[in-house]
Amino acid sequence: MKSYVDQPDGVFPAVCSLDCPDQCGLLLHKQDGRVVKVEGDPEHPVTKGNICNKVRNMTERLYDPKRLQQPLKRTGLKGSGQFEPISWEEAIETVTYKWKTLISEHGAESILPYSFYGNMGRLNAESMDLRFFHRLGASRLERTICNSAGAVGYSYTMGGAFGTDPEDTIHTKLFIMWGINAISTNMHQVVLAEQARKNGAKIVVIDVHKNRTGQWADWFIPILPGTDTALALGLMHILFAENWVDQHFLEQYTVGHEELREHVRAYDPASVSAITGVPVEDIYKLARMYAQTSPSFIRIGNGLQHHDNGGMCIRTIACLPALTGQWLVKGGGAMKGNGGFLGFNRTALQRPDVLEKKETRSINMNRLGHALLEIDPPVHSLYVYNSNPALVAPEGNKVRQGLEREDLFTVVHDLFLTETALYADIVLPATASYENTDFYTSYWHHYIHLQKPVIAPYGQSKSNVEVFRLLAKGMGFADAMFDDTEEDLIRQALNFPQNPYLYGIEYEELLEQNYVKARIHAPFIENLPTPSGRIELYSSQMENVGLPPLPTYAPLPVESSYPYWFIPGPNHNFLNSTFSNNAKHARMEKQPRLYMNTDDAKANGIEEGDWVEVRNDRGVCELVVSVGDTVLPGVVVSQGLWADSPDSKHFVNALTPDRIADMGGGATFFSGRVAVEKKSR
Ligand SMILES: Nc1nc2c(c(=O)[nH]1)N[C@H]1C(S)=C(S)[C@@H](COP(=O)(O)OP(=O)(O)OC[C@H]3O[C@@H](n4cnc5c(=O)[nH]c(N)nc54)[C@H](O)[C@@H]3O)O[C@H]1N2
Ligand SMILES: Nc1nc2c(c(=O)[nH]1)N[C@H]1C(S)=C(S)[C@@H](COP(=O)(O)OP(=O)(O)OC[C@H]3O[C@@H](n4cnc5c(=O)[nH]c(N)nc54)[C@H](O)[C@@H]3O)O[C@H]1N2
Ligand code: SF4
Ligand SMILES: [Mo]
Repeated sequence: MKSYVDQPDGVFPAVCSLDCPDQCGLLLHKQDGRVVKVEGDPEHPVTKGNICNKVRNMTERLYDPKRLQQPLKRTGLKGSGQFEPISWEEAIETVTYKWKTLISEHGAESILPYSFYGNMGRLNAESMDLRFFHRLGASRLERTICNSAGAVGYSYTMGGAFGTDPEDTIHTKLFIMWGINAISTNMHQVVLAEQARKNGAKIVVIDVHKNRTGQWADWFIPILPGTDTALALGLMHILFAENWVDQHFLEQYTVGHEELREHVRAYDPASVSAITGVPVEDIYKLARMYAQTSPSFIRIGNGLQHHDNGGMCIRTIACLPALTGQWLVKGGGAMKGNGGFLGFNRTALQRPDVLEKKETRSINMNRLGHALLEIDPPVHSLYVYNSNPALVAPEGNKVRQGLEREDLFTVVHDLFLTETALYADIVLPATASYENTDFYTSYWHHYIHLQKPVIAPYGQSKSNVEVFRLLAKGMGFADAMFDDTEEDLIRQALNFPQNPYLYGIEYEELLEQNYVKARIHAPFIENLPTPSGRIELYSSQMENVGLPPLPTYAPLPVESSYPYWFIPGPNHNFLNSTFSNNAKHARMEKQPRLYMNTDDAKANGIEEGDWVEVRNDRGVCELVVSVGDTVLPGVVVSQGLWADSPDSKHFVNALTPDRIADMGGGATFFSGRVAVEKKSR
């Protein structure tokens, strides 16, 4: 494998490693062995040289003076941030010695790995790590914090993560951006929509917050949180009632359209309006627009699924394009995620076969506080990488209480001393993605990318793959799978005849071209991996697991009498908690805001710019209020997972519930209730 590390100067290809659908092609400018500039690769077929401001300022993070250079051992109290440097040998020896002891005393399930996609590289996020933890027999982690409710919901309808090719959306005439803040979270979908807009396309945004994306829309439709299923059913009611459905498509490609037609009679516009807060005439207007515009495309966002009823919501919206036959129109359809097209050989990469005890317990990452404080037999050791649970996990105070346990042996591998790392016994320094070999598959566009190392590891930092090799050695595991090189792993991942869209894509092609598109020849709806092979408007799979087989609205549970729904979403200049600790990015984002309706503010004596305490039984957090009409009465919205310290108190996840959504073990970040009070400063 060619590496660019030895060339101190020049411009080298890279791919953005962040957990963002766009997965941009990048060019790294190097001088004297350091990256001095990050820009978009103009040749990249989808992202075409545009990148976000976050990553344009990536050098600030790469060379931030706070970046970790060597392993550390805790010397003070947990959370105090007192550490001393140690060698890698001592670090690995300390961890493996402790784990050997724990395994002999309590069994390997007393060890819990915790990770997500801080680096989307498939090798560094889900290969050697899982081989290691499978071989160890550690508790398994259900990676449910992001899109699992929606992924399961969408799959009930469509069979997997298969949707419209975003490149086709330049032909779209109607965009419905539903529960997605795309200007901040999927900017190239906006660029493509702008291209379509020049040819007359209209943009509708359905959201609980008129954020940047709502302000960009031709028509913004405000809706009450967690009621979108009802709106979608109301649209179906009108489509059937007015005979605006594509009967031929329904007969050819779906199951259950007759049952659905009967079922949606109950969702008349007046009832739906009462639930959603969307006026009856707007429900009609949207239904008419949807019926009469082709191609129409629904970009289904992640916001919808972070509710108790989120899985059903996405399952329901995913049914809409079938009613109007949009799946056969170029640029028509819907998309929640497209990861199915680039499905690779996870079994080869992760080797679940080496897990000896097949019934090894699994723990939902959304309930980390519960796992650390309440389950039996207890967790005695936590190993965190690619994630920052002390900031991003729900019911955050409980998580931190768990992390404070003196008898919990915690290891954190990261580029920075994160809020989580402050509680670690051992901290390990991680490489940045441009220092590694890896491959990347987007969950939005159809390209698979190769990353070759462009710069040398920073200080003594090591990649996740490398650390798990060292841990395996330290544990005395002699299995050959731990000797596989990155190239071996990529070849194994690509060797996956079960996925026709990956067929014939070889390592050599990637090496030569840096990115390769999935091979999609026929309309994918001809060959859907649902039980019937068709779009399932009626789902027997759902029936079998005790869910309503037809799309059905269930109201959010009102967990308490606190007056406001609290929607703490992501922001523009951070990527989850990444960048929140980099001064430049925090400056770009200015202040942690709470958006509140004018009437609600008035009723509480709150004015623009006031600091408020947002509170419920789980905790409290301090934000600056923005008063206006960007949210409906009864709803407050914050943006961003801000760096947190005892003097800042911007910790929104102190307030979020750790209840589990209706499907996929998903998170319910946006279904909590709060009170808001002016803070005297
Ligand atoms: N700049 C930036 N980009 C990111 C991220 C980031 O942190 N910053 N995070 C990345 C990750 S991991 C993810 S998962 C995605 C998330 O990005 P998106 O898919 O955009 O999801 P969210 O921002 O969580 O929520 C989207 C919208 O849903 C709205 N919403 C919340 N509840 C409801 C509801 O009940 N109904 C409706 N209609 N709308 C609702 C919110 O107001 C928000 O505008 O973005 C990725 N990209
Ligand atoms: N309130 C609220 N909470 C949320 C959300 C929300 O919308 N609202 N969104 C949720 C969602 S959708 C998601 S996806 C999660 C995301 O939560 P996380 O997955 O925890 O994402 P980040 O906060 O970006 O943290 C990633 C960490 O990985 C580190 N990292 C990056 N690359 C590497 C590497 O190669 N090796 C190692 N060892 N570490 C690395 C980074 O430095 C960073 O500290 O947050 C969830 N939490
Ligand atoms: S964060 Fe998203 S938009 Fe920004 S460079 Fe990375 S992939 Fe592109
Ligand atoms: Mo996410």
